[in-house]
Amino acid sequence: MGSNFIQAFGSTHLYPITDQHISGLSHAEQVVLLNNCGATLIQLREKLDPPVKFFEQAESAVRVARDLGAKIIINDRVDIALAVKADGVHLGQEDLPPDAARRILGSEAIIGFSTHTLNQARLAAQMPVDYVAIGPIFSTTTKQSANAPVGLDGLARVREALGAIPLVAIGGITSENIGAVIKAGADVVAVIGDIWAPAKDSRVRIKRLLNYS
Ligand code: TZP
Ligand code: MG
Repeated sequence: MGSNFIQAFGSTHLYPITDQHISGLSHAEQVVLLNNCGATLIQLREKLDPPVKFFEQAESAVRVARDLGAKIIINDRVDIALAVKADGVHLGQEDLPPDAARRILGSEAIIGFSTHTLNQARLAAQMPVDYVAIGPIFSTTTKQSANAPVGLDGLARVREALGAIPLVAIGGITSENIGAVIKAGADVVAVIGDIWAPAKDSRVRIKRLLNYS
């Protein structure tokens, strides 16, 4: 566990997440655009479409990703990850627990787990996960959530508690603050809004996030 996930990013620190409804593009189209810009591991996230539609979209996105040499993680749905032979799954606190997902997907699958507090992150560190995600780091409009932003100090405390376990930061991250987020201890940053928000040039934004300094 662990090393496959970090290795998949090469020298980059961007873990992009698709959003059909913000981007206006299919999941497969987003995978192509992201990979053309240099992203190598991409999460497919679908909160609005029914499973039958997400399954079909995920299947074609995985097919495209295989040709490009990119890895695909499916948000929430272990069944869809298994059915489309994705590289792994990203689970929330209310999804199937990581140990059950591990039994279904096997030892090679990448399994990530979302946490929102230091205590949840400590518990996640005891689970069979390849990475722990913490967020929101900053306020965000992409996800309605009862969880308060953990901030850079909270992120640094989670980093300290997790030791070497790969840590993903999410929520309100942009090309302006990515440097501070990595400095506070994140290995990679997961981003939706700064990539896909309307009136922004996604290619430029993706490249800025991939090449931040
Ligand atoms: N989990 C915590 S914040 C968030 C998720 C899925 C949304 C992050 O999106 P953005 O648009 O990059 O702030
Ligand atoms: Mg979820």
